Amino acid sequence: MAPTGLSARERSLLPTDVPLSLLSKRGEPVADPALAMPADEVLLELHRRIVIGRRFDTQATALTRQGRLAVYPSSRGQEACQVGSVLALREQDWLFPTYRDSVALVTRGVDPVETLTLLQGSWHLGYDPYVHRVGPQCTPLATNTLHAVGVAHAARLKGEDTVAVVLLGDGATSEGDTHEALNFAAVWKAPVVFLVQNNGYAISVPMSKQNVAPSLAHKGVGYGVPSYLIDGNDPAAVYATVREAVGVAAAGGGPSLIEALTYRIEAHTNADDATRYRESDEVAAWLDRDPLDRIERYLGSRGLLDEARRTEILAEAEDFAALVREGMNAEPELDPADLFAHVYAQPTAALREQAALLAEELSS
Ligand SMILES: Cc1ncc(C[n+]2csc(CCOP(=O)(O)OP(=O)(O)O)c2C)c(N)n1
Ligand SMILES: [Mg+2]
Repeated sequence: MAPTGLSARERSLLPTDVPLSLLSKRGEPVADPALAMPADEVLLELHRRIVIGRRFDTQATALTRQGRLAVYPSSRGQEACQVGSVLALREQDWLFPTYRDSVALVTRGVDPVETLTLLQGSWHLGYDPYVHRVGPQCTPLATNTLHAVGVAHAARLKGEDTVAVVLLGDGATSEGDTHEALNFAAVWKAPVVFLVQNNGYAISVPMSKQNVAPSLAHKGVGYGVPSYLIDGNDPAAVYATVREAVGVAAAGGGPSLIEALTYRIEAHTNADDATRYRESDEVAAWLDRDPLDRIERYLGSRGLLDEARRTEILAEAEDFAALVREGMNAEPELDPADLFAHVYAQPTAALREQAALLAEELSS
């Protein structure tokens, strides 16, 4: 039987056909936006943090070439999502990032050298998650969605005013964990915001090979989670949407799912060759939608960003990069055997065997 029409509840959960935005790719304010433009001081801070984040990112990429970092998954192109969502958090909220989100970490205030410690090859995370309320940068896809729901639900049971924002990729939405997390977040009305950074690829696998839903945002609807489709290269739109979703969650309104359309400009990591699965035209089209360029143009047109302020922020970003270089150039005290030391109280036979194999390889 053909459906007779959507109920009011169904309509309230559905994303819009056109991604929500506040700034066009040329930095012009869009007409009749469905979101409120953030205050000028927020826009200025978004800009400043994107400049610093981008400089951090190019520095980290350079460190992989110098052998100082084992691997680095770049955030370049996705700064609006990472900076916009972090600035929308309150101090008492938690962030659950992935390996892609180093710029989100440094924006939250995690020490940049500590942020990169894991990627240097250390056995441990590098930072204390409790200091800035930032969970581990998860490499196993979508596991952080469950961590976020657990922490948010527990906080609510304890009567704490804490919202968890979890960052995940388009590929991670195909994992069972994401669906379990969405379902129980909805059932428990857990204060969680799921922010999907849809950059079009899971390594070399394009979206078309793993999703045929009208959008990833539509996936929330079946679980009863209100869902939003937004322009993920618009820093103002990301901030406004996440801020709103955090407010709803904090007020007891339950979870939201936000799909932010974006693009990673660099390869998946320094170990990947993106020219094998995407055309340079595609990259050029997304460079034309650059989040930094967009907010810079907008602030410039409003007379809020003059040359003196730009120069000052660029100098601040250079100092930040110098700090990263200095910290990363110090010889790390890494003992490969530590990788096996803290997995179980009593190492398993398989782990002992692997540790012995590595020790043998290193000594030969
Ligand atoms: C459970 C699990 N399966 C497979 C992998 C291998 N893997 C690492 S990154 C990645 C692609 C993830 O794509 P996406 O979620 O879109 O994030 P992006 O890298 O684009 O930010 C895969 C399959 C993994 N890390 N974890
Ligand atoms: Mg992806």
